[in-house]
Amino acid sequence: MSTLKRVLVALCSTAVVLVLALGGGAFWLYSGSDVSTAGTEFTREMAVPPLAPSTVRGDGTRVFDLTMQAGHKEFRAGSKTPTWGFNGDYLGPTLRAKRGEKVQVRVRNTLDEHSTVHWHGMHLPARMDGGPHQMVAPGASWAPHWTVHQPAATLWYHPHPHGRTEKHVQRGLAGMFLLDDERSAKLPLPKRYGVDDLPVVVQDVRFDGADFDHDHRLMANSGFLGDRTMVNGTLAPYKVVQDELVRLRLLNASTARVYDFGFTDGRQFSLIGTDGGLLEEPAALERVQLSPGERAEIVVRMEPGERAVLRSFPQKNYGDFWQTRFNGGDDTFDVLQLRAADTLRPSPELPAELGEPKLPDGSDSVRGRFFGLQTSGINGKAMAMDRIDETVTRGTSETWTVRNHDGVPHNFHVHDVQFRVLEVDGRQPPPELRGAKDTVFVPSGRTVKLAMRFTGPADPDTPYMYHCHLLYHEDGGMMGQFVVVEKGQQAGKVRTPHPHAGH
Ligand SMILES: [Cu+2]
Repeated sequence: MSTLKRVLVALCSTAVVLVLALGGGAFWLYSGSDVSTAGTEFTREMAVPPLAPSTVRGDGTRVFDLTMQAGHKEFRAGSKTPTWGFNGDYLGPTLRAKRGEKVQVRVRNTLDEHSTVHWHGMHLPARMDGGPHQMVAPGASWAPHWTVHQPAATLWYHPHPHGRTEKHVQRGLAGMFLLDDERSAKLPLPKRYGVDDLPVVVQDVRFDGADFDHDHRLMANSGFLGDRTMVNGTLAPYKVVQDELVRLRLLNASTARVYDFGFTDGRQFSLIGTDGGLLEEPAALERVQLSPGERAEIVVRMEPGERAVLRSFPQKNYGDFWQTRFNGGDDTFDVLQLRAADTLRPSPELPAELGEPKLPDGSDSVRGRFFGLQTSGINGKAMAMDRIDETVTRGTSETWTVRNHDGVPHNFHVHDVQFRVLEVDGRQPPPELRGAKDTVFVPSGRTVKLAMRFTGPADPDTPYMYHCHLLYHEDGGMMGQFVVVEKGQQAGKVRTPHPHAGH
């Protein structure tokens, strides 16, 4: 063999080995990147978060107490996982109040870190919102108060410290905040909490020994993705039900995971509510997709003695092949098993008419704004605590157009308001996006048009947030700030939070 030939053969063999190694590595990465818990054996009874006790003061204010605390929880027998919770080791109690009621929540932070508590979906003054400007120092308390001025809905609460939200929620700081109103009280809907009206707080987790493993998966740029799910902090949960109709209040409290919920037998269910409350009428669906922060209220019909499994199916609209595979779009989770008793109490038929969302329809919008989503920031800007990005006028409606021109899945959450989704890529939105929303999934390449009304109160110095609710993105700067001002008023100057804020 000539020297040249030998060199060529050596080069070729090296190339072949390299290609094989790279190909094998890629295959290993690819095939290891989809997760399925289909066929789960459901072995633990689903926990139901307790209803938070409250007292009513002389002036009618309903007062709750929430203590942020560190603890341990035995998710699996014999393994004590370090956790955070409200009034307990993990998650928090369900707060419940009525439309028109004055509420106050006395928040006490006994953690060794600053945090906040944000009332997700609540219409309230900016100073009470619990965003990154209302920090509560270790050992300090904060007692926001407001009047409930919105319809019955499934809202929730969680920390919102800038740059730390993912960590605080992952450790267990989250809970539901249910609102009732006169109309919802009269409707013949399943409404016995923990019996035929179930809170379903869904989170994905991964364990490393006894500890949570919060590392991000290789190649995943949407944030943390777990390899199994919990409901209300229970792994492999089942719930025995004794009524023909069961209402599930689904909350995606995961930090980056998107779910496409349905039942393994393909049965239809009735969607009765979205983020901000009841739909005008029930919608028969087989699937409902929820990105982080979104809620859906569904009612499912049970047959005596049967078992029904709520599953999250692979996503259909998750962007390209790469995004779908590496950001969890291909994953399947068996989330919750409902076990029907052998005899079921009859439930009244669902009413044909439910709520009156009264959402703006865009016709009275006084201005439009555009929000371009990229992981690096919104409209090319990363979050700055002392910069007000948008100023809106109290009492007016606006149309916000939100476009994801990134390759990565995002969503969009606006504080203080419930909006109507006018269009998804220029078309009428699907049923699950036709009710009141405060968070909407915006996968790669999608454009959504939202109509919202800002009813105040005005506060030119204290901003509300709009942001991606994939918490890794939010923490990294995918957030902006808006203030609500009186007509003709200018945005003020943000008082950056004092590190020892709280009173
Ligand atoms: Cu995002």
